[in-house]
Amino acid sequence: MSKTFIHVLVENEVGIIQLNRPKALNALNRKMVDEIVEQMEAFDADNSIRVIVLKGNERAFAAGADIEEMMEETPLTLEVLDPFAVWDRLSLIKKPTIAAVNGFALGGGFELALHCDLIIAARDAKFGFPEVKLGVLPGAGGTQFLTKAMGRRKALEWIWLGESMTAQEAEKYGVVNRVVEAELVEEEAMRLATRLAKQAPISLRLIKESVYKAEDLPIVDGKMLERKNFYLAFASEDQTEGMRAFKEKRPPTFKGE
Ligand code: CO8
Repeated sequence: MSKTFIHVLVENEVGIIQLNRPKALNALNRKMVDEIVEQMEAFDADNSIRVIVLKGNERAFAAGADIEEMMEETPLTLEVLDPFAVWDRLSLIKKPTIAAVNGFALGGGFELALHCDLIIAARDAKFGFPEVKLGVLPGAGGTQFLTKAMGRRKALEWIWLGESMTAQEAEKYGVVNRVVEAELVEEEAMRLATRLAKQAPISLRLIKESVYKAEDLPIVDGKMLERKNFYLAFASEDQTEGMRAFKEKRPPTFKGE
């Protein structure tokens, strides 16, 4: 069997993907990105999984795309390979995704975290886009995600300078959700995942779609989509269960149906 670059684990309805190329600080080669995307899709399609957590190891979430693999590329090899096309599939994942970030989240590694819905960061984590120092620029959505998160001026400053921001700065600009001590990152990500795993899966899915559309649609269209999703939720047994449980003064049990 050929070498794999991820570890996969399931705990309490949470699907966990650990990047596993520690000697290269989890630098993302193309095979590794394919494995991550395929596993995310497999979890997304698996009814026993409700939330997906992506994590690295102590030193790095991922220190970017594999520079060695990238350095011989030409415009034509890139055009033919189209290495970023596979990243688009990450934006189609319907279940909640959480990145648990310790150490470096640079370049493509930062973009991988930004493709997740929520980010938990270690106090000493380092986020950045050093691509400018390699004579290129972010290519897997970094300029878009960061600008949406922190606004044009700050995004330009960070990406132009190519410097790392601390977890505290990332939190201040709304780039990460929570900052905790390094040794508590996974625990916090799992705590959040377990809470989400208890919520009604169809509600989570419809909320995710509605919130993401808020970034793209004029408010009048976004409100219409939200309204249709609200109506759609009433097709679920979980809506009946949620409202009945409220009336009966007991906690609901959601099945995702
Ligand atoms: N690619 C390949 N190898 C890497 C990478 C990388 N991005 N990052 C680290 N490594 C390797 C090092 O070469 C080194 O290997 P070796 O032991 O064989 O020499 C090993 O990991 C450990 O790294 P260092 O010795 O450099 O560790 P330090 O603690 O001294 O430094 C740093 C850590 C600061 C993170 C440093 O390794 C560094 O600057 N790395 C490169 C960071 C970078 O420039 N990332 C951006 C890459 S470009 C990019 O991501 C474009 C995005 C495109 C989308 C993705 C498509 C797949």
